[in-house]
Amino acid sequence: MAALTKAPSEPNLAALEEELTCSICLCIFSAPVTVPCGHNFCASCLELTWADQVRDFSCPQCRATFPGRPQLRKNTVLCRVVEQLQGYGAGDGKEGDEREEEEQEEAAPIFCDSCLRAAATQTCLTCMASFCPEHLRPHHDSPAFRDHQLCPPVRDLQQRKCPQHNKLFEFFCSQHGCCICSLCLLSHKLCHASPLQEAKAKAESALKKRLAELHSQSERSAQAMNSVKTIQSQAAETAARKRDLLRAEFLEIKALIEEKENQTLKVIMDEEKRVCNKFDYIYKILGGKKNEIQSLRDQIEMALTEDDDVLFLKRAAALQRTSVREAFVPVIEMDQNMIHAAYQSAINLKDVVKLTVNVPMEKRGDAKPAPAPVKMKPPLVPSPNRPIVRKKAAAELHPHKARIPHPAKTTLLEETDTQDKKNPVKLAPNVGAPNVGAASMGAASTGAPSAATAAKMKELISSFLKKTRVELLQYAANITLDYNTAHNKVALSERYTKMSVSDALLNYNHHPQRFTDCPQVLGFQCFKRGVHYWEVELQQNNFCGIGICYGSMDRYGPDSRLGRNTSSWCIEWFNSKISAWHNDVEKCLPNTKATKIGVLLHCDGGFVLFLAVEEKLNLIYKFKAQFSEAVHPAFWLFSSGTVLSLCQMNP
Ligand SMILES: *[C@@H]1O[C@H](CO)[C@@H](O)[C@H](O)[C@H]1NC(C)=O
Ligand SMILES: *[C@@H]1O[C@H](CO)[C@@H](O)[C@H](O)[C@H]1NC(C)=O
Ligand SMILES: CC(=O)N[C@H]1CO[C@H](CO)[C@@H](O)[C@@H]1O
Repeated sequence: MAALTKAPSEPNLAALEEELTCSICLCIFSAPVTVPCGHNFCASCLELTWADQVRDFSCPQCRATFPGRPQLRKNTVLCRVVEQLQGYGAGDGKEGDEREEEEQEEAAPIFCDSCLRAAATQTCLTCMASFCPEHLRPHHDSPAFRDHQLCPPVRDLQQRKCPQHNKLFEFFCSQHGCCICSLCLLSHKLCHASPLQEAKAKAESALKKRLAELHSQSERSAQAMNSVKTIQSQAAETAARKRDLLRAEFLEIKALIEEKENQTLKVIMDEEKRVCNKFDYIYKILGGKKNEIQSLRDQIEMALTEDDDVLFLKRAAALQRTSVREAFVPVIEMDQNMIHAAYQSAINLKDVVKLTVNVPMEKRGDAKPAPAPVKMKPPLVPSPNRPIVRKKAAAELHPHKARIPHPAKTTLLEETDTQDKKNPVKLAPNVGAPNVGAASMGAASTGAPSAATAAKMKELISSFLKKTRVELLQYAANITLDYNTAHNKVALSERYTKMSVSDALLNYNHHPQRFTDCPQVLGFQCFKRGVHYWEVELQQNNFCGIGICYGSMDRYGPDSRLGRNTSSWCIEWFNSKISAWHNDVEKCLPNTKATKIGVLLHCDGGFVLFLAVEEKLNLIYKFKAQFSEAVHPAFWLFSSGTVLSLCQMNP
């Protein structure tokens, strides 16, 4: 804090002072040191700035970074310059702000407290008053004033005086944070009071230290701001990269679909071409025939103009022998089966895409790593060597054959469902209309059952919901699986009580009851009357379904999937979500950890309950439906690793 002099002979000192100012404390250097980038700082300021740094030492001025903590050398030249500057300033003996005050004094002189007119030349610290030479005289002349302390005139004497003792402040009490006079010292006996100059030096160095601390603090915030910006731009980069990758994936998906589209369109175009070529050929043949006929007509007409009898008869005889066969147009048709197959494969692809796209995002996020959906074969895409659609096409061509009769060997525990077909009028299909999501038990959507019937049904259902497992076991049924219905990917074992997904296609022989599109299998038993209960054990239930269906449910096409038509009801595990399905309507259900599922079918009551078999039975879902046909236990197995077992029931 060397003062600058107002000496007019040194006009460049101000500029020099600026050069000699430490950029940390903004004061003239004290013991300046130089860092490798060439900037200078007070040694103590730099020490404070770097105090809590372990690595990444940087220049506080230009931010140049140094690998380790640089060795600091005292800048001796600078030291000497500073000393000289301070020496120069010291001659003046006044602080910079005092100098300013002095300059103000020149503008507004301090007046004599006695005459209040003349400018004061001295202040008496004993009288606490300033005097002009005239009124100061007694102080010089009279021995009474001998001990009075005189000093150059002091401005604002009132503010520098202790209001209590009317004496100049001389000390600073750090406890009370105030200036005190020598008489106040008595009441501040226990405080730490120090002379003003000393207290000022102390406060100054404390503020300098604080300044250095703030400097490194702001340095740290600047660093934090930089790193936030860096991380932000990294995140933006990552997002942009991921977007590009995603775009590429979707381009590939679109190309795959477009390729499929092209292939399928080509099938139709090829077929059209084949048929057109045939038509062209036949047209050509017919044209030849027409010419042949025309030439025969010409010959006959020519012959008729012949006058010579002998010649005429000879020609006539030859012409009568000549015959032209009637034009024949063979039947030429496009191969309906092939066209249907192409169309069906497009529909199947659409269904697979829909199925995949419609799985909610957050559910897919939950997926455990094991069953990556990529590994799975889509359930509906026909494999090229399986003539799925040909059959459907055949059924469409011969509608009377479409409903393949139920196989005679199906065990019917109650009544045969073939009876239904004999008297279908009785079945009142509307009553059996779907009553999906009938969580509220009285909900009768058809309006057919009266309120009393509804109440009775509600009571019946709740009576079953109250039953314990042991009580339900009286309705137990042992179920075996029907080999003839098993899809080519569903392997059966343990005497047809266990089913799993096979990695390779199994070469099951063709059977009209076999599922061709969906990996499903039906129970051999079917139920038309009575109450029946069976249990299924799940292993790896990532993608599987347990349900019931009519024997007449489709075996091919998208309608053959359990729960996606009017003929079946099921609970489906689809990754981490569980849903109830009927008539293509989904009802999401809360998750259950149960690995054993009980199915209670009440044919006459018209409901089926799906129960989680745990310490006690917990209802998963109930469907109400007036069954119009006998129903089979039915199963859908999709992800590899899925194993379902039918439990042996011991009542
Ligand atoms: C599909 O056919 C169109 C028109 O013939 C062609 O431009 C396109 O490249 C084909 N796409 C694929 C994936 O083969
Ligand atoms: C199911 O099979 C087991 C073993 O063969 C038998 O003990 C049990 O009685 C059967 N249950 C029913 C309901 O037929
Ligand atoms: C065989 C069968 O029941 N098919 C039906 C499946 O369900 C859909 C509607 O969900 C009907 O359109 C089908 O006729």
